[in-house]
Amino acid sequence: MLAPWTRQFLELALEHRALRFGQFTLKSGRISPYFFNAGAFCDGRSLHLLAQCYADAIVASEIEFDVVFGPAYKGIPLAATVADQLYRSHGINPGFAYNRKEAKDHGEGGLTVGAPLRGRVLLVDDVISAGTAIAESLALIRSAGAQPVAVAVALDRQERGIDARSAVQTLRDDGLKIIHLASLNDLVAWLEDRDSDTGRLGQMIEYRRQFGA
Ligand code: OMP
Repeated sequence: MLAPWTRQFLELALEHRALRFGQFTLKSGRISPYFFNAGAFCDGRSLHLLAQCYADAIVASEIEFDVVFGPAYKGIPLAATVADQLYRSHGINPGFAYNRKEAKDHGEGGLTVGAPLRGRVLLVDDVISAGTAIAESLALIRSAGAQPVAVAVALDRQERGIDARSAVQTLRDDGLKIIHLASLNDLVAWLEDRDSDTGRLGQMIEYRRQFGA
């Protein structure tokens, strides 16, 4: 049984072509039969609905946090709209912060913008594959003296990380809570329910066999 936000997210992603099928080379070098591009949520409605999915999933997880952090670049609009939605729909008012890719040496200066990075931090990002990008963001949060407690991503591709464990399992073993709107297993189950393209489904299952954890 898929969570309501999982269905809403997958339908929205397909509608906006944020989820595409074909042949894609990933950051890890793996060749994938599907790709998720969060940049395709590029109008007010889709950003709003996406943020609603994140906020509902985050609230359902019952995690407690002080600051929502969005890593540059794609995490920034996600974290901003999620913080907004947490307030509007759930009355939760966390701090909101994000980083710059390059440190600024004038004006207010520094590598991070927004709320001070202190206390318990929820990292909001688009997707996790091998886990490299999330690991970098967690290091940044820790080096600022804050404590990452949870990671919320739209898509957990459920791939192996640097060892035999999944990237997400490695994070869990570090004590982090992981929230996703959909996982690869959810995506496959959802496609099985609605998709007549068995070739595409077969490629997804084969990819999962090869790189899944
Ligand atoms: P890892 O660092 O391997 O976890 O990959 C995560 C990053 O890969 C994301 O932040 C994206 O830049 C990119 N990516 C996607 O955006 N969508 C995908 O479906 C897959 C990837 C990827 O390259 O693995």
